Amino acid sequence: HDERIAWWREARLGLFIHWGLYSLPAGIWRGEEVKAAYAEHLQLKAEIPVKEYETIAGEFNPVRFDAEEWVLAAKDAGLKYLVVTAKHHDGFAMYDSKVSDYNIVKATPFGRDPMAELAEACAKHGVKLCFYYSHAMDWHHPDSQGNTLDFPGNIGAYDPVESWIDDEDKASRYERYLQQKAFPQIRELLTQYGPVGILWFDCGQKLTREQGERFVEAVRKEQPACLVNRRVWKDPLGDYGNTMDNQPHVRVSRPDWESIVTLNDSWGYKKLDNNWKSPLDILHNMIDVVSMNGNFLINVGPTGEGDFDPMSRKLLKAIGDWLRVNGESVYGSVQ
Ligand code: FUL
Repeated sequence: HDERIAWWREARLGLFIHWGLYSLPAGIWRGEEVKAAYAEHLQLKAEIPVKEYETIAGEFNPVRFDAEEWVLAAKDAGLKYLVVTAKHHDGFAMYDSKVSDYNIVKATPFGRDPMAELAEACAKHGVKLCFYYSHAMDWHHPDSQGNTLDFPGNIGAYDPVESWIDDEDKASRYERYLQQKAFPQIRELLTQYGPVGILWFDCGQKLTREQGERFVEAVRKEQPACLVNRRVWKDPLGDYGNTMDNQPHVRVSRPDWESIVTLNDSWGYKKLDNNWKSPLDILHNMIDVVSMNGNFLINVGPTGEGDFDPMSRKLLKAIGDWLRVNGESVYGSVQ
């Protein structure tokens, strides 16, 4: 474990990237603002049927996407690793997946594999590539959790494990989703893009412990050096702990922990979210976290066109500028 996590303990700071089909509507559906803090939850919150949500893919053409620019933005801001959404809860793979055609290469006019391009740029500039993968929830797969609109009788988005574990039908259908999609896609991510720093799982509390353990094993089998975060299930699984969303300085009761924050309120790009944190707020949070031996993972939600919005750029620049003057306090004596 110590060997596996050594780079991460040194890294201290990372860039989180939430990017997917939801980045295009950006919190607006049929001309109306969807009342949900997180733009990436659009499908669930606006109750959009799968067939209708799928039509976003036909329009998804982020021609301004430039992997090198993203990686350099992270690097200039002093961020040493990048965690990008390979698949979020909507079930859409942002990479070339053989397991499911519901992916950016097959289903969009863009037709490129951004994960491959990011892997190359990360290797070139010495930034660790890590993948976020929504393993517990998938609103596109008929047997997964979270979509009870298209798939009545499914496990709901907020149902606890206790509500389905003794229901033979739900439990076996859910297991089918894991076998058909989640595990095979994890294997793809760990075999197609070179070394992966972290497989960043989410909402694992919706699984049984045994299922959580199988995800850890699946990662270990393909890439023993790859880290797994606590959200693969809950304590004590995973190599390190995570805070709740946006609770930057609430310490986690694990020696290795990571705080995850947004720059406004949403993780995915949301046009009407102007609740930006100030550079000073971000810096204070970052210093608090690092001084308590935590890692700080800062989120950007790129647009549906593929670029970072001006406010996020500005905030990242402020972090880089501060680190160029005071970086030693983060990477030097602080332990
Ligand atoms: C949450 C997810 O539901 C959000 O969409 C986001 O990905 C955040 C980091 O984790 O649990």
